[in-house]
Amino acid sequence: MSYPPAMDESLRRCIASRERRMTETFPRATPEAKEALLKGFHPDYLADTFAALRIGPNAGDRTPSELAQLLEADSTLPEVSGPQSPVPGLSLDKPDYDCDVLIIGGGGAGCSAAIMADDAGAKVLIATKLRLGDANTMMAQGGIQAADKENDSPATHYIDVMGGGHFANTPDLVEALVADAPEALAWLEDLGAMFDKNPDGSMKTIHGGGTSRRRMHTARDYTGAEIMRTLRDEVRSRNDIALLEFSPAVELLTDAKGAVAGAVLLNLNLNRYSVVRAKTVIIATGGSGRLHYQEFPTSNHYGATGDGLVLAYRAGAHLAFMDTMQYHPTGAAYPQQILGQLVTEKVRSIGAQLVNAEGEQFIFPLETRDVVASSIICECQSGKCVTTPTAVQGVWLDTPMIEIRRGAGTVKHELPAMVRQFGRHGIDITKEPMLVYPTLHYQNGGVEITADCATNVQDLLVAGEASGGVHGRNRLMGNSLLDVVVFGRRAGTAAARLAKERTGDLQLGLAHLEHWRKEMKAKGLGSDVRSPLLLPDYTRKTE
Ligand code: MEZ
Repeated sequence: MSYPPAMDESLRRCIASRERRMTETFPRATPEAKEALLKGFHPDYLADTFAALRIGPNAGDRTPSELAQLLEADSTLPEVSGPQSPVPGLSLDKPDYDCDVLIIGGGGAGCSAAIMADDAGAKVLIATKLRLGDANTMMAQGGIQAADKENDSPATHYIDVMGGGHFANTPDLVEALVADAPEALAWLEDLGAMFDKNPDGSMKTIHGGGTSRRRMHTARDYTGAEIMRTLRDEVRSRNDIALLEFSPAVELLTDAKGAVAGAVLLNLNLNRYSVVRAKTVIIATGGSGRLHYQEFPTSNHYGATGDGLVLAYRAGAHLAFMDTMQYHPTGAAYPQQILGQLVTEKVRSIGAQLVNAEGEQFIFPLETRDVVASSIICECQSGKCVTTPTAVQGVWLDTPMIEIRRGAGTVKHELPAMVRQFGRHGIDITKEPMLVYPTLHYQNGGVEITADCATNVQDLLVAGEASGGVHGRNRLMGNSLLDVVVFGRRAGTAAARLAKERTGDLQLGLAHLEHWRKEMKAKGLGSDVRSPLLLPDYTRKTE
């Protein structure tokens, strides 16, 4: 055994109950049972971890306290009055870069947007905080949804998405998501993405939580990495797309009418600001898992600090669904070195069961994520969990069942990344279960957009995880990879069109920031906190 002796007893119970569980069909939860689980145990319902925003377009709305602090904060740019630049040596009249479409963020949505805007003839600049492709897209594992089989349709996909989101989703956005999905997938294949295929050449598809058809297209268990590889290669191979890495945006720039007209970037290598003038700006900065809401571990990449939300909010953009986050049911709970890292839902899609410390199943494995995560938290709060030597709680995800059910070699073939991730720490998941607990995975909400990714701020578009509405209050597996491609493509096309329509000289200014600072003062919100955060602080507490 690779688990510490303290975990042996529950491990033995898990193994001992396997034969019985192999023949057991665990019932799906009733609507009433789901509601009780969500209200009783989902982190979205922990009222005292939320704060009502005191300033900005969403004043009065609830959001996690960690995010509220950043949304209410002051800019990192120094305060000056009048038309001069806030930073000595930096001229808003003489921008360092000029383009039609500035894309802030170099993940799946940013790259998709860049390719489409480039196709439409726009002069494109991508500015990204870390390297191109350092994004949550890269970290998504289990698949991308698209209704491209005979027994499926965008209409069926639509119903699944709405059901998963508790019917709170913005209908136009869901329609765009599902209608574009087959074409988006074909586009990725055409660019070179290699999805898993059946011997006859047709796409291999599996279920995810909340899907009524097998429509999850996979590249083993590194689907996001395969999609990101494809998009990144395409962007890099197009000489016309300019790229600035390690260059996050720290403030948007606006014209006299409040329309967005560029951004101030910070070169992290040189610690120097620069100015970009752009006819349209697309925010594609991804999510905010690195804010560790409610002290949850996260499956997110290092740069997921909600920067785009802050930039857009200060410029006057309205946010939607910022009171709901997704906790992926299965983050690694052991060993400590990989705490919170994603254990893909595909593990359950292909047959693994969730088992508590007593060796009992407690939830149908493919309920929607919010329900499964709540059920695990419920088991742990009821004392039916396994506790590691570092006091982390978890339940078993019984992976050897996959091999027993589907034949030796299945795990290695279907989940090679998982095998390596745990194998590095001496755990052979073909023979031993994994220990898991929910991990902060996704920001269900974001900047409110239309189906063409427009916001209420002129010439500001948003795509991907930074946007809000399409997933309602809970996203289904595989709809995030789809979202970044569908809405990234839409944003790129729309931004190129808007750029063509925007004629005349663009005057760059920071009137929105002056207005923000006045509002802060009026509300007595003098704050030491500056945002966007850019990089999370992992300084170890020493007390
Ligand atoms: O859509 C996701 O979040 C995803 C594919 C994650 C996973 O479990 O693999």
